[in-house]
Amino acid sequence: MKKGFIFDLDGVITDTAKYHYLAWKDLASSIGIEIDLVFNEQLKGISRMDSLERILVHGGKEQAFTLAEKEALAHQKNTHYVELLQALTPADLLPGVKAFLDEARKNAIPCAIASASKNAPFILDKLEVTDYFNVIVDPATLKKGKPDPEIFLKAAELLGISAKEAIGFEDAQAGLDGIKAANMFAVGVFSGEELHGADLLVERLDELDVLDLIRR
Ligand code: B16
Ligand code: MG
Repeated sequence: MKKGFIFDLDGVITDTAKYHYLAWKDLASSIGIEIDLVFNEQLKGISRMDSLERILVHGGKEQAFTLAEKEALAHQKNTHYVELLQALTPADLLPGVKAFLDEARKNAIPCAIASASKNAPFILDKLEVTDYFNVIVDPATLKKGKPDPEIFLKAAELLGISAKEAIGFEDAQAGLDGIKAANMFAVGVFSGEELHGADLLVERLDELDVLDLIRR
């Protein structure tokens, strides 16, 4: 029997990827780099500084900035991103999420958020779903980002369950690889991009029956 659910945030609970994209596109363009939606797929699940590094490599500018300048660029992107997040409301929950979380609560299955985003607590508040989560892993406490399994193992530890008792939910390949490296059952949330290695693929969370799922 599975005993807990571990959710990615961006792409599973809500679609903040579009806001990340707008903010990164603006920032990149201010330093003479163009990015498009295809490139943006590479940034999903990847931390803020790693995202900036990938953008700089993409633009051939990986040596152009000092660490302090890169930190300033990442800060500038985040300020814009947080401005865009102000518009979030509970209507921005992805379809089926609320129903699934209600089912989990009804069946007393504890839930965790394993998001690379330092803005996760703010986003969950805007969506009015903070109370559904027993644990929100703080990515600042981790040594490695996805696809390393660390964030998922930390979430299981904080939920007080083993990896084998956890089910992870991810929309991005990096995150899915992290769940599998943690030896957990992986639900892939498919949004149009190919996902490899999921134990189960769904388009919306309410395709899943909580009681069936925990028996896997
Ligand atoms: P922040 P997830 C990730 O969220 C995003 O997919 C990724 O694009 C972003 O760079 C990362 O969070 C860090 O976000 O800049 O807000 O700290 O998919 O892990 O929920
Ligand atoms: Mg994601």
